[in-house]
Amino acid sequence: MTCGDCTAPSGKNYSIDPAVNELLKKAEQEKILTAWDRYEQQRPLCGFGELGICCRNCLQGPCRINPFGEPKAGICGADADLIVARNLLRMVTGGSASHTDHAYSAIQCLRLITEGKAEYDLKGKDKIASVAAKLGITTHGKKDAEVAHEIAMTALQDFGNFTEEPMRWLRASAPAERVEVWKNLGVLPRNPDREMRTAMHKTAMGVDGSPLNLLLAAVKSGLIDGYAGLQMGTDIQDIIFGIPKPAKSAANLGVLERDKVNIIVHGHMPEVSDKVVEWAEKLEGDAKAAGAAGINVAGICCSGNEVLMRRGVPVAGNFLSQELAVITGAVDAMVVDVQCFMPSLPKVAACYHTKIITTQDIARLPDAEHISLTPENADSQAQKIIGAAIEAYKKRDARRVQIPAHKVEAWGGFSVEAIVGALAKVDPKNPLKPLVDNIVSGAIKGAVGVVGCNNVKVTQDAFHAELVKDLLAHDVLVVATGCSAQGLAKYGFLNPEGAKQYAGPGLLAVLTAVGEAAGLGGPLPPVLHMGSCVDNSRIGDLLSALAGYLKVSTKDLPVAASAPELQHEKAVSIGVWAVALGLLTHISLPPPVLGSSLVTKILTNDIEGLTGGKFYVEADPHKAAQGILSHIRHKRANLGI
Ligand code: NFS
Ligand code: SF4
Repeated sequence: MTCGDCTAPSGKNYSIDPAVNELLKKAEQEKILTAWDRYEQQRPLCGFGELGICCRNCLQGPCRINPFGEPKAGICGADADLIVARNLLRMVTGGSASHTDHAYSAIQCLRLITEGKAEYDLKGKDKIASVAAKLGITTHGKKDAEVAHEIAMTALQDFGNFTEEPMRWLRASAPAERVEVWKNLGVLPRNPDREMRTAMHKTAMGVDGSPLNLLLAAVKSGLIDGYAGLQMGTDIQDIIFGIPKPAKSAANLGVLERDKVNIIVHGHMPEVSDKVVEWAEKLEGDAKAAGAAGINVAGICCSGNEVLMRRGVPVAGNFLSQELAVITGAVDAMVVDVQCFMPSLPKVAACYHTKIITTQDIARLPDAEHISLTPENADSQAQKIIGAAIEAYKKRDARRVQIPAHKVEAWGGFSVEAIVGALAKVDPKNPLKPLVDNIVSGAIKGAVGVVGCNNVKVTQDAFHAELVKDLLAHDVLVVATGCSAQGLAKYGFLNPEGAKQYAGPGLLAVLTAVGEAAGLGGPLPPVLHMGSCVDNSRIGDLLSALAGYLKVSTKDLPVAASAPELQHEKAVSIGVWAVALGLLTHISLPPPVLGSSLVTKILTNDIEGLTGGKFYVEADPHKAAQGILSHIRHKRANLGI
């Protein structure tokens, strides 16, 4: 691949991130296309696609519905409602498949570890105990590895389940009240693989013609996402890599270091990112021998979140920053595994010395170097990756390096265990009591999980930041994951100073009391970083714990979810799971459903009567904050607080 065949230069401010805007100018000068340029080239986007009324499910089509007249049906007779519902089910199932396949890799890794065949340790001993307890696996007299093996096999049994029994992991993890609601709706998944296969079957030409039935299947796919994807993923990853604890780090492209070998881990699998960090530490000497001051690993997307949460590795940026990281000219290797890395990366990297290294056999990029990393060969392959990065460093052109001077202190590592641990310093016997008491007294009005991606259709990070500012000012506690957390990190929401800057008086008092009791010497950050997107299960666990403590349903809590800049299918699946949990789930960009007033009405209204949750679409951050606040007030009033 050669550089210089890109023509349309960037020029506008597409982001509120000053580092990104600085590098977009460099991209323009160097004639390198980014996602923003390609977005301009794509415009206007196809209206049929945006509304979800294009069907390609058989070779008689593609068929399109005219929202303003004829035709009102595809060749087989499928109308807009049916086409939209089928497309949505495929989208949610696609997201669930990504998360489930990710979790499956972790489960296989755990199985291989416990069989002595994988090059990883078991760092999360406490998690082995808690996961065994919820699954009803006895631990008495057994070694950790034996229990962990039973846990892995229990997970795999869900994938081999040929009975009509619902998934064991779901029943062990979700509140009993929710399981009953889902049972009555007929949406409890049995074997996740089987249900996803059925979803593909249902949506084929000439099978399910009922939009309502298809939407219920979408809820089922959302539950697969929640329990076979997120929950299994987090539980198993914590067992292998350890339960995260609060750690101070830094965020934004200024974390790259001019005199060190810079390696970016990007994607989602801690099996890759954690190993790269481990070997980067061990092979510092090799980097020094090559003339560098050492090795600096930084993260992008959820791989970055995984190693921030457990190892305090700094965050270089979120989804839309990935190409700009290469454009700094300072990245020697970008190591990717699965999900959310742009296929454009080798083309951008061809303009520099940067090596793009793929590591998973299901996810290859032409013109990238492939170093296949599996549980069995992780150590030797991670060493090769570090070696390739050091070799690339030797070819770095110092004149083309531009590292923006933007770097902000950011704390990660707020697992549920860590949050409960901090609260236990205030009330050791009853750790949730201080939090609940403050919610009841109104010092904290409620809590919102702000999650998800960047999307080139909206200014990078703007919605995350504006929404969160309003929520914090109104004494709402914010927890964040994914690219949202990384975005918020860049503007100081993830450090103790941010509490003073952004939190309302009630919230600030609580953050200060808990932070000081926990020995942080100041307030907790106003936004608690709970991890990657699979770690949204941690938010689910926190809600279950709060609901259990208060003896109410998760749908009755004064809480909400928001994915302001959602981009990936996975974000849609997570959203459906959140709605199934009973949450008001805000999004700023609607998924492609607006071509069906029936589907739109069910998702934004009628479904509330079934699960207690619904989607809330609002494209203005301040109005969205108002909508969420009024929902929280309403829930508080219903609880009589
Ligand atoms: Ni989540 Fe993580 Fe980011 Fe969106 Fe992609 S990295 S799994 S999907 S873009 S938040
Ligand atoms: Fe057209 Fe029906 Fe085929 Fe879809 S399934 S492409 S609507 S004929």
